[in-house]
Amino acid sequence: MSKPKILVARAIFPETLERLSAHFEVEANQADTLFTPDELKARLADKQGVFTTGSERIDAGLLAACPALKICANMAVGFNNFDVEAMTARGVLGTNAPDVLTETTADFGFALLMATARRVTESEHYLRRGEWTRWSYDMFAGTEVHGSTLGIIGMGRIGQGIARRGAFGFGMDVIYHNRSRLSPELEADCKARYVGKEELLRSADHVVLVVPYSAASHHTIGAPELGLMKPTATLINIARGGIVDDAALAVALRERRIAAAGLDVFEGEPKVHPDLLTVPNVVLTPHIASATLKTRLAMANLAADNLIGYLVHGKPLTPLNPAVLAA
Ligand code: 8YV
Repeated sequence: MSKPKILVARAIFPETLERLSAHFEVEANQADTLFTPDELKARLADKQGVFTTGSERIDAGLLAACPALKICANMAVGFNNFDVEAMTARGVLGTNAPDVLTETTADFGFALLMATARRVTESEHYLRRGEWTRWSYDMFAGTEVHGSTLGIIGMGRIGQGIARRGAFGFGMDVIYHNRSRLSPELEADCKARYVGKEELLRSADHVVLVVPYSAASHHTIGAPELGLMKPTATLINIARGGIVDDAALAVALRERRIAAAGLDVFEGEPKVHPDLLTVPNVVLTPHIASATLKTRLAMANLAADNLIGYLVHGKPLTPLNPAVLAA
């Protein structure tokens, strides 16, 4: 029997490709070419499965042109690059890569919070420019982290990981806002208290965003929300571009309406709003919150296991639209 055909849309670990090749006829992309939507469509015309990262858009137009496609396996926990409704309508399964990146991503959220509050990159740039000639009492004085109030918007697995780090590692008072309240057991486990969004924005010293992107969460933080925050507060976005109105944030940073921001994700990335590049009080990183080799390998292997699980054994590990399995 011939093997099912799959496309691995981006360059990936050779060992993950090797595992996939044992089960599939694999079209790989180790040159890491970025396919246009039309190129992706053409390459998927005869494929039963695709291994995607957050960069490939799977929508109704593509699905209509790819009748053989049965599964799209995302190497990411977020899946806003998938039109899940269109996939379900076409009987195409979507899978994501949750859990394996939770603690690594929470580590990075905290790293960005620390770097932002304590002005790590801003002061390093100053030193590298050769401007450090003497010590002074208020040089690069930042915002306190330990004992301060940590406000988390989006209390899924990663949000909970950040809450635990804040509460147990840094003695922070943790408040959170989420679509639904956590169980009393989970709240106790994270030492976190549920509050309304407005109360969180008004009282947090550090606001961390970890909500999934959707039309409903677009610009969760814009000019009105930034206006509610303390002038000494920091804002950290490790969620998705589009959760924050980047243009409004650049204005708030320039006018010191908030103290600083740390951003790993951007509207329209890899482009970054030009005004964010010129304000000093922002730490900018290129969407690397899950980037340790150990975690990225686990994410890649989970995406591969979803392809193997579904196309070979009929049992995916982390389905997004299980209705497709029941049909
Ligand atoms: C991915 C992410 O590395 O998992 C996610 O949702 O944002 C990152 O961990 C990125 O989306 C590439 O797939």
